[in-house]
Amino acid sequence: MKKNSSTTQFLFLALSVSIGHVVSALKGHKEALLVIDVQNCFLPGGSLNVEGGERIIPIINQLRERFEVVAFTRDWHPKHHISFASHHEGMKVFDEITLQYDKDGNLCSDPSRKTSNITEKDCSEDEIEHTVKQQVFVDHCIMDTPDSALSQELVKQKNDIVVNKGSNPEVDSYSAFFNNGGFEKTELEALLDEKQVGKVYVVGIALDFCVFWSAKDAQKLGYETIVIKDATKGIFQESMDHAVEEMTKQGIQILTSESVLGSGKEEL
Ligand code: VGL
Ligand code: ZN
Repeated sequence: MKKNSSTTQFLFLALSVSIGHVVSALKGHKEALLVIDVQNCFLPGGSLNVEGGERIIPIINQLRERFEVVAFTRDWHPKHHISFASHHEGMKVFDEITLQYDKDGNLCSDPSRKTSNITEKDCSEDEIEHTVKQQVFVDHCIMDTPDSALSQELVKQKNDIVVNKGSNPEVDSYSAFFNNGGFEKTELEALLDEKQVGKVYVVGIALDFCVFWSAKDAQKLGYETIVIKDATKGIFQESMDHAVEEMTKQGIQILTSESVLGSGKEEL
């Protein structure tokens, strides 16, 4: 039988909705607070200071008391990392580059881009599997340095989850779950699943980068996802507005800490 396109669209929609339901039904019943990149590097005196970042810390400390599961992420780069402007000839901070990878996640060289200190491979056209847009930054959050440590002001407990990301020199990871090409996973999903988490509240830095990508991936993975906006700080107003719009479109709820804290301990 020949179907018209609206029938096909309806079937596709019905199928995606039911897959979504199956995925979330597989997730647990607990709620987690996901604290993205509240590290010295993104705070005053840090290598990539995000203005006002320190002001969200007391809110995060208050929020965490409501959660059984708390996970912190750390942007955790090696000394030489693809996201550093200093490794790309002629590039300024916040410029955008395009990166390509083969099926095994090897970075492909590109004659239009002069990159130093990072391993690249010559790929033929049909070897290219992933194309990724990447912004470049000052050198930041170098692993195992005081700059990359979680803020001392954060309340931490021994059962808290800590996950590192962005440690592969050839590929960045804005998201706490996957790298920017979507071809490597952190251990975060497995750790949340182990604790039967089904709903995540995302806070931290930066709203328009790592908070945005982490929240989108959380939602895609089947967690009910909420961003507590006044417990985040972003870099650019325009990209923050875009992030909030995109997240809302995707069904991610944007709440205030007041509404979350005011909702009563029993409910969380
Ligand atoms: C981040 C830029 C570069 C973030 C990390 O944590 O949002 N932003 N690396
Ligand atoms: Zn980074």
